[in-house]
Amino acid sequence: MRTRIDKAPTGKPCEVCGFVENLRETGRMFFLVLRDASGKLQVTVEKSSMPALSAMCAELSPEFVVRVRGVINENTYVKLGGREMVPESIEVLSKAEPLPLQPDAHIDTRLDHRWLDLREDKNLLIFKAQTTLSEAMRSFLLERGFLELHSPKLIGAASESGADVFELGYFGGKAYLSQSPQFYKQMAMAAGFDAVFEQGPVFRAEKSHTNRHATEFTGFDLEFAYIDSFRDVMALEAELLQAGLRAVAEKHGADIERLFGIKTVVPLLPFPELTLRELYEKLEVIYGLQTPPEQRGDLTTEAERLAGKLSMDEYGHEFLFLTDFAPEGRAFYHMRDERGNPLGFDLVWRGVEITTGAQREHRYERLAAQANERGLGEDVKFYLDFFRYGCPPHGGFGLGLDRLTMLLLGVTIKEAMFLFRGPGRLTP
Ligand code: AMO
Repeated sequence: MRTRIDKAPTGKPCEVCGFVENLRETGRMFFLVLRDASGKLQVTVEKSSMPALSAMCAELSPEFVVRVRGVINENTYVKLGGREMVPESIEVLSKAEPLPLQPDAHIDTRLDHRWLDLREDKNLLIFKAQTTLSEAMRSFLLERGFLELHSPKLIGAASESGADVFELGYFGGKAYLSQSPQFYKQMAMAAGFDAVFEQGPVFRAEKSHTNRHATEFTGFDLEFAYIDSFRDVMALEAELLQAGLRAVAEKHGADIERLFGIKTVVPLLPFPELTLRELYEKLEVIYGLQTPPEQRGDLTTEAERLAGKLSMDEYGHEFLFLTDFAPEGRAFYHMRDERGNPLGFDLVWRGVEITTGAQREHRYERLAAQANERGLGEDVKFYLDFFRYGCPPHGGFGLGLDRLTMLLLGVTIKEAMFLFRGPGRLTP
């Protein structure tokens, strides 16, 4: 039975499998480095005492997939973990052609051969870190009684804004790909579920060519009931991110620093917070950023970037909550205060927006009026109905998992996603 390299025992027979990462021949020996997802192991073959295995090694090439049986010994001369396997047998499970991809290839060439690109240690670490992050966040929510949802992605009406929605044929009619689980996580509130989250695909027909936009990404969304204000939502998000980043720092902090040169900082609570008005004032005074008044109700790209710098300079904190957005740029379902301002927020991490959140309008008449203002009435009638038969006050947020991963490791979204989808890419 195959054992993963990190679990393979020393001093007794075992079987390991993996890719041939490296093959080196000297006058007396063959040294083979075997790689699986858990680690690497040197396999040492002495030519004089193992003629048959030596002949076998002479036939191997990098990236062949092999099964090796033998005994692992401790050997302080071996750089790779101080262990080496002396094989009894080597079996080729799959041959490999020479790789068409150089490690320093252009990102688009790398994506064309993503399954080869992902064999790099760095790239494997991205997905180990992401797994740890999302698992820690899931556990955090499960411990607090949240239910996990899987809402449909084929829907009959645009869920965020009609503009960026993918339309598809549906048995002679039309359907859309979900832009957010927004309506359904709120439906769960009307269903009395109290607290829910979902990790799933989100589709946006945005023709953006930036390092942080994708047309399909993974959303980490949650919603919970009986909040007193959107500040409860912010507080939960800060705790959630702290728990996620703590798990990543403990498990992968050293590897992330070694391979990406980035420190994984476990953020302190509470996260700093500014109104947009305060933000623009500070950006102007401290960095000289000029922003026309009509753009100050929303976060401009330049302000988003500088918000990251400001947060570090002023508070020594990587995160910054922003509040008091103008209603025009915000979704119709955000609750508004008596002056008509949305009771919601954005969260910026390392200079990139990672979240939008809010308290939701749960009162049917007001919600219907806010939808009508945007001319959405009929399209969202099914959604408005959720609020007619009793619904607790509630709020929540949407967090882009790919953005979290990319910022964690200081890479672009193309590199952070298992398979990137953008305006010009639908393969592999
Ligand atoms: P919003 O549209 O801000 O809010 O999306 C939430 C988060 O999703 C991520 N994100 C993206 N990631 C990659 N590529 C994209 N094109 C992209 N667009 C958005 C960002 C963003 O902050 N329903 C609301 C959330 C809520 O209020 O609960 C919503 O979807 O990290």
